[in-house]
Amino acid sequence: MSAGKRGALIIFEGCDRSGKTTQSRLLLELLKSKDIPVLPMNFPERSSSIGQVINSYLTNSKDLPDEVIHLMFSANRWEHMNQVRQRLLEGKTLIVDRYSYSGVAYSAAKGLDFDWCYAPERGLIKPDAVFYLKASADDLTNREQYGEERYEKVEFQGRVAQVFDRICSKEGSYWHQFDASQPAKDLHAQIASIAEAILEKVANQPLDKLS
Ligand code: NYM
Ligand code: MG
Repeated sequence: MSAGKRGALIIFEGCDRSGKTTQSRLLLELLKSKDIPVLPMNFPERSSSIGQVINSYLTNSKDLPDEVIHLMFSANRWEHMNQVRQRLLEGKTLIVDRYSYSGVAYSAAKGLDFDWCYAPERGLIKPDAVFYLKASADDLTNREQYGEERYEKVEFQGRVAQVFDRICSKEGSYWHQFDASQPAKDLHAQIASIAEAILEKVANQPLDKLS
């Protein structure tokens, strides 16, 4: 751990096609250009054996009960926690495409109990910041470019958005909501200034857990 400074755990959340992948890439490139140690991650992480089951489920080649796939998504985060902790303590900032909140939002949108959905997430490393890219109602209904994966349907995304809104309103100041319909460049500028302040702020703080 260089000079005792840890990296920050930064999460992007939002519906499918909300621009998370673009924004996480832009932030990654910016931090790299400033010689800040930074790594991208994403959940689900599809390469592990659990990740492969999740991939089969998302691509509709496998069916599983809602509760079972929910716990698989959570287990997929748990199986990476040692790696996440180690990287952060080594001073690397992690920019992560989706985390526990997607787990809760997609499963609760199917009708599973919100608190039941959140329970297996308790104890995971708590993010230092969540950047929530909120798609407008128009955006959600006008989007034609959803893909082929499970969940990529306008009506379902609307329900997912409602759960994200609920989480955002009850989480603390580490949640930052952005209008996802802005030009990517403008959005990036706002995200970058918050991210840089967070890196400074958390460098000497201990890691916390989701509770
Ligand atoms: N997803 C993602 C969940 O349902 N639960 C989770 O815990 C996570 C991390 O996986 N439609 C869903 C949301 C997405 C899908 O993610 C694949 P991505 O980022 O679109 O590849
Ligand atoms: Mg997707």
